[in-house]
Amino acid sequence: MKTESIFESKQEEKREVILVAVMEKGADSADREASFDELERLAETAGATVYARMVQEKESPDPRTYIGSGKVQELAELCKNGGISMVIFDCELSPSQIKNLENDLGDVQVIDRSMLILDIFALHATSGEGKLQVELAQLKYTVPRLTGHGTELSRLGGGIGTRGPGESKLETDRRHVKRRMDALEEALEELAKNRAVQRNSRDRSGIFKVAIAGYTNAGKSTLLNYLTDAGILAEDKLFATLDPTTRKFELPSGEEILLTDTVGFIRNLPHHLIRAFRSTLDEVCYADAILVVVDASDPESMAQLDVTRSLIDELGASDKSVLFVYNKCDRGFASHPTTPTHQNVYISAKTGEGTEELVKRLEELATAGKKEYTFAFPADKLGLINTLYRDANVLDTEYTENGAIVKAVCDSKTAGQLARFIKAE
Ligand SMILES: Nc1nc2c(ncn2[C@@H]2O[C@H](COP(=O)(O)OP(=O)(O)OP(=O)(O)O)[C@@H](O)[C@H]2O)c(=O)[nH]1
Ligand SMILES: [Mg+2]
Repeated sequence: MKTESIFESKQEEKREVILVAVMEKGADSADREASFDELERLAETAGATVYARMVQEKESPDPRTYIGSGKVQELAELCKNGGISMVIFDCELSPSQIKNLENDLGDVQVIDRSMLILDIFALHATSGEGKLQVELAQLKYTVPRLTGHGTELSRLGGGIGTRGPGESKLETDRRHVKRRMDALEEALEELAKNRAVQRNSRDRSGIFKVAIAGYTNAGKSTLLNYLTDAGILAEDKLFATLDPTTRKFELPSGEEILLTDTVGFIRNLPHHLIRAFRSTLDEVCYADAILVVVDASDPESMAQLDVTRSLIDELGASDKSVLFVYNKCDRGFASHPTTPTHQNVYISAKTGEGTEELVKRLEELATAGKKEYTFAFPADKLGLINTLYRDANVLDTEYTENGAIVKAVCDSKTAGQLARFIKAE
């Protein structure tokens, strides 16, 4: 798998690109700008610099070339004058639209937002599973688009949107691609099974699991690093994290919980990408609670929060306990939080400000539904104390002539399993 930036490896300087979008007549131009800003950040993360932005106001996109034919000509001129060899569309283009655009524009490569995101994913995937997921998604989405005008698949490697399945893996034979896709699907299924086994053993341990979710660049990794010294790469780039990382965290009560950093969300996250990353995104579904991290200093924070909440719904995780973590408070608030006050926490993962309150709230979440019990184990059942050490928070153990008296905080499931040893008050 190639991981170098194709822009930088091809040329000394970063590759310049033009961004193109269609705006519905009467649509909010501030939304358009925000979406363009985000596309620009995505392009920069992939290693490009933006030469120009072009918008067309239109009732609906042109089925042949997405933008109208006059606009295609204007774009061709702009590319020619600026020596630009790549155009990125802020939408999803069909393979035939890409083919038509490339034909009309001449020697210019056309890619869409999904291909750009996949390119960044390929650049940032580090785990075996992450790399396989990206490669499969690229074979399904990017390859049909790159072969638009009958070009050989080996054309891959010629530009952005092509990191991942390297040329060696992509012979000109489509059947080879099909075989590779089958093999990848099989390998991913196997990995998903392993993940489920790991998850089951975590579940049996009764340990409270918290997923850190939120819009990309909100500060999820910085927060996990602050709390646990996880040492995850956290940087001012979109999709810095692709693979989930789980760390133990000890609450002030002594109880240990698990915190998992996850891949960030973004608006218009393509469905095929959600499907491709379902197994990693499942970390959110299997958590007991979700910390939804929001970059409070971003003027777009509330729109970003809406995106995050609807993706959490889509993953089927909307029934979880949620805390909204308004991060980057050291920079000040850019807009007023719209979530219920009692579910909000305000922090700076950078300075640590507010994290004590966050930990307190995590403790409340972890102990909700848990109670302190006193167990009396007879001498021949002392082995069961291990169950409590594994599944509960043991506060005190006193050995007596007849066995042991153990005080522990545990959930109703564990208490139910050991119900006959619970000492009446
Ligand atoms: N000023 C300030 N910057 C922060 C804070 N938290 C995170 N950052 C910065 O925000 C940028 C993104 O942080 P990350 O932790 O990588 O964000 P993330 O949510 O993990 O992002 P992805 O993995 O890309 O989805 C980094 O440059 C951090 O240094 C904060 O509380 N205050
Ligand atoms: Mg991250």
